[in-house]
Amino acid sequence: MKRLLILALLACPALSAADRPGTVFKIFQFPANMIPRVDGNADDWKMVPDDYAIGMDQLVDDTNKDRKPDPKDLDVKVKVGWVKGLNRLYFLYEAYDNYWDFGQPGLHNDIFEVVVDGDMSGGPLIERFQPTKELSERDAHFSMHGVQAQNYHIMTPAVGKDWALAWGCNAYVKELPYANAAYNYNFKPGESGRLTLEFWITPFDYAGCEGPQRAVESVLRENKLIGLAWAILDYDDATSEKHAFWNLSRQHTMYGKADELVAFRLMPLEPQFRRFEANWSFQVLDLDRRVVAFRDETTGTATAWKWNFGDGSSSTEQNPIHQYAKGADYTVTLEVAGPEGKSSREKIWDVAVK
Ligand SMILES: [Ca+2]
Ligand SMILES: [Ca+2]
Ligand SMILES: [Ca+2]
Repeated sequence: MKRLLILALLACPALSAADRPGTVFKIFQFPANMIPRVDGNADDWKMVPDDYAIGMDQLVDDTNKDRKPDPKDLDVKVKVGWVKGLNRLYFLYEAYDNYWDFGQPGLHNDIFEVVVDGDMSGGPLIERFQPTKELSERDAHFSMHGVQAQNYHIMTPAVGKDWALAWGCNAYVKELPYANAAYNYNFKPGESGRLTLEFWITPFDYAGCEGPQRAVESVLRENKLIGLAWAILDYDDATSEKHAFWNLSRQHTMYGKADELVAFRLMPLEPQFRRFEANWSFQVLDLDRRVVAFRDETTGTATAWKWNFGDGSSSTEQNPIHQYAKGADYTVTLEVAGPEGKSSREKIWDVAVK
């Protein structure tokens, strides 16, 4: 009995591996035919409902906790999106700043710092927080810095430098095909104005220092929770190293400790973008005996199913298992019906048992 209780507790990692317990932010699902174009133009985000936007009211300045957000100093709104089937997180960063500080080399730059932990593994992600003190700085850097969760210092804007510092040993994570960014602004260093930054990143469960060849992307799926947080480093004086640190997490060290990130949910499509559409997948359970398991993956509510297995036989089960008598490439069709209508999906020669 005691053992069962412990197992039940272990099965709830989200309770312990995130800051701000009870708070879950939402990541908007774009329909596949409306993927945002990373061009610095925010028009393709107009479809995202307002309750997905995360503004200054959710941030606390770590360097001065009494400071209240002042839209005349800094006003930032962030939306996060994803597309089912792609392991990418899309961001829209819309900001007003009274003093855009980006005229110098190095890290004295207005910065949007994003930290992501795609599987909510928690744990340290920078070498400073690696708990094994016997490890040399070099070994810590090349074994874990940025490997199981990633930190991007994104320059807002970047001039004469990379769009981001991918902090760690795996700079490839900020390049295509893993990331892309575009800006739109019309101000010079030291001026005020509005900036639009649009980008996407790929979260990794393992982003090894040896290069992308063994890297493992975090698989994004509907309703999954991921760890994510950001901070805005607002420099407002080219002659001073002082800057605000507007943090979505309540822990300053979230930049290097993944269990201090905040929970975000990869949301299903909003109802206005959902379509009733038949779909299915299959798995060959036994190739020698030609046994195949079929799985209904219809989007929307289906109440009736009709499978045509392509060999003259059929089934009205939702998820049938079928044994073929002869080896061949089969064309299989699923027809579904429900309150939203009818739909069917044929797959030609996908089911090959021979
Ligand atoms: Ca765009
Ligand atoms: Ca400012
Ligand atoms: Ca600034």
